[in-house]
Amino acid sequence: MSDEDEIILSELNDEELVAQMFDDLYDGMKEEIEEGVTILLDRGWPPYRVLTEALVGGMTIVGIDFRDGILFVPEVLLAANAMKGGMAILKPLLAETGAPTIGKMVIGTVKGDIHDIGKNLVGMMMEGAGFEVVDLGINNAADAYIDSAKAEKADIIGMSALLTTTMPYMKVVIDTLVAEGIRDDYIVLVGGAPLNEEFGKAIGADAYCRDAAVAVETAKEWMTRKHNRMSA
Ligand code: B12
Repeated sequence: MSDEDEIILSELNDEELVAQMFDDLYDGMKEEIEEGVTILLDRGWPPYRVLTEALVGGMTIVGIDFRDGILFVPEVLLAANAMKGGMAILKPLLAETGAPTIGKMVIGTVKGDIHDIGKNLVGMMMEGAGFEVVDLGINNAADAYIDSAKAEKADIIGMSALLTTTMPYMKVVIDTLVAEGIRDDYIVLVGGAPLNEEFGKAIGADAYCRDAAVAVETAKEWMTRKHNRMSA
């Protein structure tokens, strides 16, 4: 692109700027997203509106194209990273203004397993969809999930495993929840390349999610069910 073609974000009106931010998010352009967020805030947009209309809106498109096989993991990681840049600016402001979240998830890779790329991607896409995410990192024992879920008053416990030797540990976590009589307090989602639907069912998870896009859709679905159950 020549200098003449270069888009000056601050010269765009709100609508054009948001459309441009959708493109920039799609292309994983972190600095542009940070600049766009700052411009919208300077124009008086409440942080929550910037989050939902500019970032979550853009990330929804990324999620759809990822699900449909148009975008792949590296591009989604870049988009998620750009979103993270924008989120970092908004987070302290959202904490002040008290933005509503759709739900809260604690997520981590299970004990004995250090793979975290997929988990990170799920965490970022969940944040992008408006969930609050507490990332427990890798190598988590049952207590780590359960203590955090309790302390954070989480709605969802998400477990990731990439090894056939570590995936059975997910059952240990679920069995511990059952033994403590708190299994039904949480929506349990599991994922990772060696898992499948059958495994998810067999260990007593609420759902197995093939990828991050499915994780977001499934989490939203289960949150709606949870709300309906609570208000019934
Ligand atoms: C990258 C990688 C590594 C990196 C990890 C870096 C990191 N920071 O994560 C390194 C090099 C460190 C590594 C180490 C090892 N690895 Co490795 N690794 C991989 C590899 C190539 C890619 C994994 C990946 O990141 N995929 C991309 C992400 C985006 O996909 P994903 O993880 O599946 O996640 C998606 C979904 O599964 C789902 N999902 C994932 N988690 C969750 C969680 C929830 C809650 C939900 C809802 C959804 C969800 O959504 C994600 C996004 O769409 C895989 C091969 C493969 N094809 O999977 C081998 C693989 C997993 N590794 C393997 C092995 C054997 C190992 C080692 C034991 C090797 C060794 N001998 O040292 C060690 C393990 C050490 C340990 N204790 O964990 C084997 C496992 C075989 C098996 N049957 O168990 C694989 C399959 C390679 C192979 N074909 O042999 N590995």
